[in-house]
Amino acid sequence: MPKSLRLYDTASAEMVATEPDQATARMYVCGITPYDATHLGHANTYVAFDLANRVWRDLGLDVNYTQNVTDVDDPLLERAEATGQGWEELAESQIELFRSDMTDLRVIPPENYVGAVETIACVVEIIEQLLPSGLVYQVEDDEHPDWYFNSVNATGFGGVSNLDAEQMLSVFAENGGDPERPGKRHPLDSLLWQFAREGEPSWSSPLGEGRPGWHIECVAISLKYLGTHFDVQGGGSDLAFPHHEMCAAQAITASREPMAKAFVHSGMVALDGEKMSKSKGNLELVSRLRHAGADPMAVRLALLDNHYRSDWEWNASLLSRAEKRLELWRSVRNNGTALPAAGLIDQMRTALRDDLDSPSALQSVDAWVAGSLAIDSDDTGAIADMVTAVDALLGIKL
Ligand code: 5CA
Ligand code: ZN
Repeated sequence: MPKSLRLYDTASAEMVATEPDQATARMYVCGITPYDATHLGHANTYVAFDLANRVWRDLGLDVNYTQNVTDVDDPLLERAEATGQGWEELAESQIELFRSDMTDLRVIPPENYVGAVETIACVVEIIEQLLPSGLVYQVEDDEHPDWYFNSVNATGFGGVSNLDAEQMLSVFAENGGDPERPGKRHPLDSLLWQFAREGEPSWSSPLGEGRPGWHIECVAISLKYLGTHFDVQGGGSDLAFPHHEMCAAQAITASREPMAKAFVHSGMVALDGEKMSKSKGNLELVSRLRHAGADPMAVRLALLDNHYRSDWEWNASLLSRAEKRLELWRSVRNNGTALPAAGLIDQMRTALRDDLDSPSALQSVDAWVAGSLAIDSDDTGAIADMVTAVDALLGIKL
């Protein structure tokens, strides 16, 4: 059995063994922008990184898991404006819903769950640390001389996503960038600090009255809570570029150390042929399924039946398949007969340590359950061991 967790690193395009320092694994996973309810795409991403957390814990490591919440940003302000709610009130209600959805899905909460708003002083400090690099400038705009970072000239830029300039430009605008902003030195330069616009929240700082750009938020929070060169920077594959590319460039410029040892990305969940997204509205919500009577453990099992790196499409039959599977697994608990559990537990550990191969782990449990239902024994110890391992490793409570 492998002695460490191996994960696919987007930056090196290789499988890498995670080797945490001092018995603590350090992981940052990009959190939600809280303007709408948790959909199954988000859930899939947080369940994926929850598996990494569980594998490390099973290996006897402590885990410093840090996650941000982008509690001030354009989509949140736009939605608040459109619905006539206060932006803080909207964020607070969606954060609460997200946390209860994560609890339902038995995602172990991060050690540090940190908002952008509470980190503003730290963001300003990091931008000030970037100033001597010569890569920071203000656009020529009398009213809004926003601060930008000349990303393309930063050390290692391009090394996370491995995209060429043309590919970068084509995804930049789609994923939150502003290539057309007049006055930028390069279309791919990223916003660090945005001057206050009419009617928007802002904070006073030596940089001017304004609010943070997106990437620097994750740089500031990860540096503060995890330091440099931490084990895993994670999120959905839509964040590889520009978000994680820009974060890595800003972090290395500010700290002179690489941001993370591995950049790990989960696949995209689709609905109706397109990536599930709050902005398009093609969503299936964890909370809606729950209210319709779905067992959250079946929802989690349906997610785990896909490898975390694959892109896949949600449909209701995946849930009914998972419900049947859950019922069968639970029937062993009541049945009272079981095969020895040690082999099964080894198989689950091996599968999960190998780039979180949850579909294989689930198949091992299926085979053990089928075998256990077919024999006649009263090995209740094995049943208890299996129930504990399925809970600890897969987060499925039987
Ligand atoms: N607040 C930023 C990250 S700093 C953000 O991207 N927020 S989000 O609410 O848009 O997305 C939260 C997380 O869910 C991100 O890791 C994103 O990659 C992931 N995600 C969003 N849509 C999907 C999807 N359809 N399938 C899988 N993961 C998704
Ligand atoms: Zn982020």
